[in-house]
Amino acid sequence: MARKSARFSGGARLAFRSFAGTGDAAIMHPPLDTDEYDVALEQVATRLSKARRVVALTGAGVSAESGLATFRGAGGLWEGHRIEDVATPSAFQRDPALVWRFYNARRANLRTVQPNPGHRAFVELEDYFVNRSEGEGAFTLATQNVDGLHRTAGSRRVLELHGSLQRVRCTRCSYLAATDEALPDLPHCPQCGQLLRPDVVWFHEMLPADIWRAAAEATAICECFLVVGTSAIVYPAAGLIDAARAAGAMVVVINPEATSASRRGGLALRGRSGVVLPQLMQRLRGGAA
Ligand code: BJW
Ligand code: ZN
Repeated sequence: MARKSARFSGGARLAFRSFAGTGDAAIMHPPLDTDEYDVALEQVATRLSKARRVVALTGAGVSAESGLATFRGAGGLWEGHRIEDVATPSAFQRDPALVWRFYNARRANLRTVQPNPGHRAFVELEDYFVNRSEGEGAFTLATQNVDGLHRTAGSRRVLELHGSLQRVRCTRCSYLAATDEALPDLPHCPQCGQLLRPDVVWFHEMLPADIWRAAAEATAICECFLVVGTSAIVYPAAGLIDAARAAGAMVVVINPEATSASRRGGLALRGRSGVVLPQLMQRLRGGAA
């Protein structure tokens, strides 16, 4: 497998904008009043403090506070297209230039963003569980995000279910490369000359088998399953939530909005991940948030 690593050398700014808010979790989205929120936070911290194996499933909402747009939020269109219209093999076949414009804009935008307190709280959570109990397998972060921000923040056991914006692969041969540099409008394979594509998982494509298996296995034995910043409508990733429930895990949904995951039961902490997760971490460490 050919591998190439380089730095960004510029590129267009992203045409769509972020919709991250700035207020306090319990104030901005108040389905729980402050006392109820506090009780729920304490409940979750208590349950987490007894868990030996924890899995988190994350989505675009976790990166919203870094300035990256979510897929289905208000204005979540790109040049008038829904994600379902640009992130498919048939869209790429029909109009590769359009699809590459979408991905090159997002790749360029990645250079301008940093992990936020939510990403950093996940690093602390991993340290907490790894140091306290079962070693490296104690905390698994299964992310649908392709932005690499969990790894940049320092999370170690990250399963990228939908691939990575920072890799490209050939549509014909086995060429695969990690690259964060600006690419041509229509990049071609240095080995065989065929079109390259982003190494992400589009609709109607299978998730990488080894990564999916690792996520499913970790889910089957976890005691607590955190669902953070995802609408939980895209399968098979969303199916992990039901698998966790079936395995008897406590499911905790962290999101400013009600989602398909929170409507299916478990505990909900309504708020932004960059606020809720650090509060949760503080409780776990024994301080009142
Ligand atoms: C905050 C916040 C803050 C905001 N803090 N939160 C079973 C049932 C039904 C359908 C299917 C099924 N199995 C398969 C399907 C079809 C399809 C699917 O699920 N479709 C649904 C739309 C119904 N799935 C697939 O095709 C998958 N493949 C597959 O199943 O293969 C088998 C197969 C083979 C052959 C034929 C058919 C099937 C592949 C799915 C790949 C998804 N890929 C994308 C694009 C990746 C590349 C890219 O980035 O361009 O992945 S789509 C897009 O959605 C992206 C995301 O990872 C994914 C999930 O989105 P996410 O992260 O949840 O974002 P949003 O925007 O939806 O939600 C953000 C949330 O954050 C919101 O809730 C906000 O409230 C919240 N939020 N601020 C915390 N500060
Ligand atoms: Zn090739």
